[in-house]
Amino acid sequence: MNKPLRIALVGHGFMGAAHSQAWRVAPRFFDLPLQPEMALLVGRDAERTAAAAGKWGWQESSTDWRQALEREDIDVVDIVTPGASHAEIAIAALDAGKHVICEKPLANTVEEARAMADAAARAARDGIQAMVGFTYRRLPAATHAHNLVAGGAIGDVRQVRASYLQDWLVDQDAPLSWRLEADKAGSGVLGDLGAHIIDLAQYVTGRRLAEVSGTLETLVDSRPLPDSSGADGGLGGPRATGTDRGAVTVDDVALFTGRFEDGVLGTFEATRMATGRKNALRLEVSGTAGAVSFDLEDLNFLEFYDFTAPVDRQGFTRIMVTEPVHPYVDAWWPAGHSLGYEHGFVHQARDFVEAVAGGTQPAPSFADGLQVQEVLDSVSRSAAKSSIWTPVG
Ligand code: SOE
Repeated sequence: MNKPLRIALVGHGFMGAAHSQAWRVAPRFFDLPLQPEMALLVGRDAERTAAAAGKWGWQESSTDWRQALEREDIDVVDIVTPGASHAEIAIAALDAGKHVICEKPLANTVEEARAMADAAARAARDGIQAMVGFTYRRLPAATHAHNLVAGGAIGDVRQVRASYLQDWLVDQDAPLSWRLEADKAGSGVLGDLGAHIIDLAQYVTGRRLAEVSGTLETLVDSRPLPDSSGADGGLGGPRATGTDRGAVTVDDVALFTGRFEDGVLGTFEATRMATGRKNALRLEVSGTAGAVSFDLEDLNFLEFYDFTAPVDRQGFTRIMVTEPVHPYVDAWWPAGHSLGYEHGFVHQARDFVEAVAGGTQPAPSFADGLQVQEVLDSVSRSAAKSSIWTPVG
């Protein structure tokens, strides 16, 4: 039996469920150098936290994350709370010598993200690892896209189109939740979904954004208060039954263009107002020798265009990314037996455990998370300047 790696998970909403599943499943499919143990689930409400711990398989529950940091038998702190508490918990955990995984976006502000990256750099000197949870890069088709681009399969990158489309806010009576409150979430769809496409576009192209020009819009500025406070609402949660409404203090739609370091341009669109699109993260990267195109709603496939093939045979090929040669797949099912949304989280847990055991920096690091935060901040600052808008006529 390998040495245990004991986890404390802080938060038990939507991401709490996803991370719990990952910790439970990762050691059952991957041969891990350390044995993750679901030691402690931490939440604000004792009863709800205990219920979630029982359901998901955590050994204990508690309402005090600080106490978890004092415990010698906790090795990892996994943070899945709203962005407002990421910095405080992560910095304290790193200073206490715990390895940390933190959900995206890393923080609510660049200042917080910078303090977190500094704490991670300090902790790294003592062999303590920190990673930010951009899980989509760990879906086999997305990793495969990265590998193809890095291996030169599409030649020089010429253009990037990225969008992340959901529709749970189209209904003006969808309830208010922390994701719609600036003091808890920092920003709206920009940080929630925009952060994902920034990370994925940079990861797949191997380039970083150097400048952006953006626009943000809030289309529904008040929403019914949820029936139970603290609910991880939105995302298909129940409709509120009361008539009281609270203010929406974040953006509903975020659009921006970005210029990568080498001059390549990309368009980015993040919205929760795209009727009919449930979880459509799409990324298309065009190059001189081909193109790759990924769609999260069809996540077992990657489209690849070979621009070097004879002209009469050119066309997008739909690669089913379920072969044992594809990233992560050999631990799972025979070819064609698909994977799903949750597997990105399982792969994240696997990669994190390997990095901790090997004493190596897992990617994306807190420094990478800080860079994404800087992009988000630049989009917000650009959007605040009305000068980009030029009246027609
Ligand atoms: C978590 O990674 C997350 O970004 C959520 O916060 C979004 O709301 C979700 O829909 C995609 O995943």
